[in-house]
Amino acid sequence: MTITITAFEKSPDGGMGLARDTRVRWALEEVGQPYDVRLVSFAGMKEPGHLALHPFGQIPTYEDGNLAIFETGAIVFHIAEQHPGLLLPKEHNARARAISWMFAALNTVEPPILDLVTVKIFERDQPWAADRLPLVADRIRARLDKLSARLGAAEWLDGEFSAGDLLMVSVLLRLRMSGILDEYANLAAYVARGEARPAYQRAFAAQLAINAPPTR
Ligand SMILES: N[C@@H](CCC(=O)N[C@@H](CS)C(=O)NCC(=O)O)C(=O)O
Repeated sequence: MTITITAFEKSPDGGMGLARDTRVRWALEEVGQPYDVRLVSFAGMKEPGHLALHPFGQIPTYEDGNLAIFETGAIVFHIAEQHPGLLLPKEHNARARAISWMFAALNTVEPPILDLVTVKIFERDQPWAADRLPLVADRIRARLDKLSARLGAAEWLDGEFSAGDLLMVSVLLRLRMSGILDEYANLAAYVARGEARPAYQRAFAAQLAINAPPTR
């Protein structure tokens, strides 16, 4: 049975890796699992067929036989569970710690980063946007100060590369354009290490290929 994920037919960032199917592609590439991609338009995501797969009408989704799931955290976790020892350590306590980092990426680090996107793009015409921006940026820094201190000079967050790193790097990538990531040399290097992984490179290239203008 072939695994099928969904992705944007036309990604707002032009396929530069910010759409969340990148995380799922990356996880599948890390474990060496081939997959198909079904592209969906913004309108198509809100239609009943897609809503049956994703209650909030978003991408990505993941289908394998009679299993259909959504939410990148759940999808990456499922992929990791299907391939023991590759994205989550086999040792019980190390596995639990890696899962903590998965939740930390999505629940603790990602929310203020998404707020920055919201204020810069969706709320930019609001009269209070200029006042809100530095507050949101400082909330991000409060998280990155602690993350940077914990990572220190280590390569990954807890021993070997794990699904926790995969999600954390994916979340931090969204910050690059803001310049905030570069305020933390060890975090910038951590993200660069994630991006340098062959599995990430394959995931990125596959997403870009969909969005890149045809060359002639
Ligand atoms: N928490 C969800 C977020 C999914 C999400 O925000 N997907 C975006 C693309 S990266 C989307 O589909 N946006 C279009 C929309 O919400 O209409 C996850 O991690 O899967």
